[in-house]
Amino acid sequence: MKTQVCIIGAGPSGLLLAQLLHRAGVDTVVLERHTREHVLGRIRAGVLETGFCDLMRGAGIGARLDKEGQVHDGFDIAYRGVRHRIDLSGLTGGHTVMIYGQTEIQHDLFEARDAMDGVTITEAKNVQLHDIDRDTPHVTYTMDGENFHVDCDFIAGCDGYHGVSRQSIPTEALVTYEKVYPVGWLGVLADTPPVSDELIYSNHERGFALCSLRSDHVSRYYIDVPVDTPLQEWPDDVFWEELKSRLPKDAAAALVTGPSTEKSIAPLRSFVCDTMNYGRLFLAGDAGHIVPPTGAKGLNSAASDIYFLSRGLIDYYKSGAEDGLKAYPVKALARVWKAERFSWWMTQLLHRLPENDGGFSLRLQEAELDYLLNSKAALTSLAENYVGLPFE
Ligand code: RFL
Ligand code: PHB
Repeated sequence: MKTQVCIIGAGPSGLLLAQLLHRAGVDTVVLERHTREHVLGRIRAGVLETGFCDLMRGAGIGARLDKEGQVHDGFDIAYRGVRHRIDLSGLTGGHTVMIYGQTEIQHDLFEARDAMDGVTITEAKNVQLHDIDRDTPHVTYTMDGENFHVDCDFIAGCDGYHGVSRQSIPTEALVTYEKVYPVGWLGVLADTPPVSDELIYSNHERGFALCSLRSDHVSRYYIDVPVDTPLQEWPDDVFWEELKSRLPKDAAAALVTGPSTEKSIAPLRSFVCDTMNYGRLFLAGDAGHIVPPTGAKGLNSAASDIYFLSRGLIDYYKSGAEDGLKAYPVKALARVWKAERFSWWMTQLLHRLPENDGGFSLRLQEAELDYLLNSKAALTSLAENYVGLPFE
């Protein structure tokens, strides 16, 4: 098989890139190791920046997002039993975020891929990248015991944190930075009306809690737990009680509980691969960087990568110009590091992370919250980052 761009991974990064390239007449093959059902079954992000929504619209897949997504112009931070509203729109001159689940985005992207008759090979096993430092790279994979070969001009590594693409870069060329947190987020999805029509991020002495939603009748809640906690320790009733105990009284009283429809624990990690380009390989999305979910920046940072990468590739195929591709790692990383900073800051602000410093960090956190919640300048900075920094 031969294509122009071989895309590894059919997550949001891979499929969005395929869609943008297809619309510009660039041929792609997408290789995905799991089944479509598996990819569609993953419950992840929910908060989209305007820049991401605009990218979806520009890619011709914004109709359902605009019909079913909810525009949110603020959220609450709960601290010491009091809810403080962060007026995103008022603080940023009218900017907002959209609530629309990653599962729905995956669905829209797969439909678009089908509509263009794009080649998406699911259950591609043992994907391997070859000759990435030459002008003629290729990718091999196996399926049902048979070996396959894809010749291409470029490889887009959109295969997430655990993918093979980043691992294909020689160790001596690979520069990475990582910070691991001692907690994970235990997330529960339930077919219950959300406790609030806006998100509530709660810093409580028992730990962090987040009340989010997917629609008027589907709620998404998180609490932080020690990272190695087994899921069996959290049957639904125990989860609901703990969540209530970490919320302000009015929210706890209004919480409607019900059987969970999904429950999982996601570890918190900050990670950046500074080598987002090696030869003919370009990394994008979680393959290149991870943020703790507190600032809702993971998927949004993947989207800005795809914005820069798609433009670089499209320019190359239109005119042969390589400037856009050369600039890709620089432009992408400049934005990624700001998302890393913001996500780290939101995480420190809202979690009671165990620190062996005699309470020093806790007192700093109190001062930080006191300053933030009483300073328009600090609130504006929070709001500006939460709605999303511009792509360029
Ligand atoms: P993905 O989604 O991990 O997709 C990668 C795809 O590559 C496939 N793959 C391979 N395919 C072939 N061969 C291999 N060797 C392969 N290895 C892997 C995988 O099967 C998969 O299909 O990466 P992508 O596309 O870069 O997308 C990134 C986002 O998924 C991620 O950043 C967000 O979900 C992060 N995130 C959030 N981001 C936000 O912007 N806003 C949020 O509100 C938000 N909430 C969250 C989140 C992530 C969470 N978890 C579970 C980590 C909430 C949570 C709880
Ligand atoms: C979610 O709804 O899944 C969600 C919302 C906000 C975050 C992270 C996750 O910061």
